[in-house]
Amino acid sequence: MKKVGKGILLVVFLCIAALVIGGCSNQGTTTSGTTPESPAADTTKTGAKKDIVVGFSQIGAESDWRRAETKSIRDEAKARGIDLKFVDAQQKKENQIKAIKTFIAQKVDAIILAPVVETGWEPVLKEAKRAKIPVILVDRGVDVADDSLYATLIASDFVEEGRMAGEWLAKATDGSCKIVELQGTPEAAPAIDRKKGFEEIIKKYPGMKIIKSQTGDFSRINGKAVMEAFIKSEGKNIQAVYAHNDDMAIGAIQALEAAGMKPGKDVFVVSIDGVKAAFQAMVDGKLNATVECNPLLGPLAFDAVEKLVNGESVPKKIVVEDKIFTQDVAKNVIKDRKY
Ligand code: GZL
Repeated sequence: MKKVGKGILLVVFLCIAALVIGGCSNQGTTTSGTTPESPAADTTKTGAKKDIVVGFSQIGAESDWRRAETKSIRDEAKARGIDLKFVDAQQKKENQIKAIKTFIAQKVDAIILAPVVETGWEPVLKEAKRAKIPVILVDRGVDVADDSLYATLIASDFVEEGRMAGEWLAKATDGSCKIVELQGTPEAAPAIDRKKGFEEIIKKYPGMKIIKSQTGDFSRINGKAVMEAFIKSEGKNIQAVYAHNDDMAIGAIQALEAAGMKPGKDVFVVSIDGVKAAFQAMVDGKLNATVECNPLLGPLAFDAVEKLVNGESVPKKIVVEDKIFTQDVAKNVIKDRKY
């Protein structure tokens, strides 16, 4: 073989050897073009860490809204190739705290938490902070003295939702009606604030009065049971139902119909969430209005995760805009509803 040929072969051999050694020495391939010595871990073209692992502590599956939120977050994780560890707490705060501790032990890159109630989170959030794991709150807030214990809260403005429901009812009844209220989960941010916003409005109208108020825990079955008790004690005295979510409103509608009353006609029904079943109830003339509270928080949640994992900052609060929908538009928009 000619000397020149041997020389070329040697150069080719040395190039291949260099490539193989370089590739092995950094225990993994960098896909962003960073050199093996750089501190950057494996990253994708977008600069997001390729192998992000996220723990999601979800409250449960108490309502259509909650199930829609869970689907949105799971679908978004899948779409972004993010490994999502999901735990359903069955409505129990202690199960959520246990899940967060497990995520910390697993050294996840970020934690998404939908806190069932506002209080009792400091100890476990301090553990996450010590472990340098950012916590993204979705859909409900926490009551903590030190807001550095979480990275951001992505949620609607529940006080404003309560105001919108109150303003609609005041207009529909000329500021005079006896109301029964189905509250959400006790001590939960949406229950506290939806009550606050609604009462802020109705106190402007002497003729509007809440004659009964009790929790239905955001579920259809409990909303129906509480409404049956309200009907038993107040009967035809009831002129309107204010439900903190659509699932309890649908339960109340079932109870009113079983008692021979006409929800949406004899008794106004106004609620919050904007789930498809509420739009159907408006098309059927049984629900008068619902205030949308968008549960499709997956994209916003993982935008925050990817920014935080890349060392970027995110706003402390990301407010999801809401609006009210009434019977007259329900038929036109129901086909476009995404949850
Ligand atoms: C609102 C969310 C509430 C919904 C209910 O962000 O926390 O919890 O309004 C759900 O349907 O159960």
